[in-house]
Amino acid sequence: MSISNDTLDDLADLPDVKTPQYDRSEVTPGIVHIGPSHFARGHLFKYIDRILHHDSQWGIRAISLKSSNVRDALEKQDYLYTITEHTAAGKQRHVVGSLMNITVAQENPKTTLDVLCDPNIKLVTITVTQKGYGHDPSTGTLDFERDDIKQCLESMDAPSTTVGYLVAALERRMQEGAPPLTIMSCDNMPSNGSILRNVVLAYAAQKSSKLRRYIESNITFPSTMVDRIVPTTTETDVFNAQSAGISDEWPIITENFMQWAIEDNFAGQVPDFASVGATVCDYVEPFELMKLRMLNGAHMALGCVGGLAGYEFVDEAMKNPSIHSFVLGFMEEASGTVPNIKGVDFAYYQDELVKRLENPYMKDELVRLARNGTQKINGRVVDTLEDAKANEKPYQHIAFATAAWIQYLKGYDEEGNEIDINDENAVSSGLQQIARNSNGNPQPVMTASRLFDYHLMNDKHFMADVTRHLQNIGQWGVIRATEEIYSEPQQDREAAYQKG
Ligand code: CS2
Repeated sequence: MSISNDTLDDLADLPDVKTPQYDRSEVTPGIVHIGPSHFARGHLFKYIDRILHHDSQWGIRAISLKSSNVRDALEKQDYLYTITEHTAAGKQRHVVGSLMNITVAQENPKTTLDVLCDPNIKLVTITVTQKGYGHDPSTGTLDFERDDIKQCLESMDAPSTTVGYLVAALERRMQEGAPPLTIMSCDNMPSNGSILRNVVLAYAAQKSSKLRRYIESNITFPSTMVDRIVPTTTETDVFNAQSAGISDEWPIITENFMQWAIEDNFAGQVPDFASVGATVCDYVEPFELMKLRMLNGAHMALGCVGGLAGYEFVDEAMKNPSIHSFVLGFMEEASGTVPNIKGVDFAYYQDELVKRLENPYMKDELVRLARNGTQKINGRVVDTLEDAKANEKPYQHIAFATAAWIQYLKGYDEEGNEIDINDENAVSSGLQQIARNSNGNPQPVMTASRLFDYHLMNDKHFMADVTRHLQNIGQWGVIRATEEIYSEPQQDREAAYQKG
């Protein structure tokens, strides 16, 4: 059965399918979402779908900056799509009705600005990945040297980046006297709200100090922590959806878990997030750190280690006992750097995370976890290392993850098969080539990446550890190298191995 407003009643008769129990024709737009990614469709839009069951003013109008793929797939389905949640107990399908339409900015810049300037819009949410903010990850401020930012600043009336569109819209909203706006980053970055605020203010200051002041007084940028594992949809998923009775061009397959912590920092009216299971709190950073360092950090480490070992999927790699205990070791070390959170037991959180990674129904690709490493390694690994070192906490698994990333950057697994590292920046900046020439020495990559701070780079013990791990990976392969994480310097171990 096809999926559209007209078929909703029939879809509800299919087994295990839940459909929106509100009248979609009554829904009005209150949210603009930039970047209708898999993640957003599997997480945010689902929360908002719940909101619409009791408050119809929060429909979502989405903006895709460049790609028309999602719009092309969903337009003919009245922007409805399914989310299939997999658990050991079976699956549940939901038809999500919160997305009202998608504008592709590149095709239609004028409508894009009109959408952002609509006075009924009170909330803008954003998932454009870390690299979409135009900031320098090592400083957290707008990177004026980046080509996309330079280009956008040169033609401010025809923006092309997220920050460019936001500032152009805020200027018009200021001129038109539109109500205050809450702009909420939902990307996995530490202090995502502050980074967004920084880049918007720095960009706006290039236009006028009046605009900057307007933003400072009328716009808020709450930080958030978002969590739900949403693997990339495959052809098989589309086929399976069809075999199960629904032809959905772009179904979302995910787990039966989602979490959203939102800083209580709103400029005006926002949806009643708490009523649909989100946590609204004064201080979101500890939640962000816990998730980024324990889940996303372990994800990235697992992506590199599992990928080098030749695995394709997360659950498959987790079945390897050495990888399994490496992931546990990583999470334990990472948790040692996260401040306590009232009511949260890290050991329990970690057990749950491991179960989520082991979920055999989720075909989550390791390449997804490791992609765009140069944009992600900061918050997921480097900051954790710095805190662990500064507080004299154990860090060997995290140092190992650094070495595994350097090896992964080369772009082939241990059998010599090519891996698509999916990190444009690493390739164009020459970092991949530096990794290929590194010959067991991590220093050139770490220096050229500009991601590791002075203290780490000058810490002889730490550098010796990363070097040892990188050489072990090169010599023995990544699996055995994980088993040697705590071993003695290489020659001693070599000798011990030779003696048998
Ligand atoms: C992953 C995340 O690609 C990645 O960085 O770690 O997409 C992860 O699946 C989500 O953050 C889970 O909430």
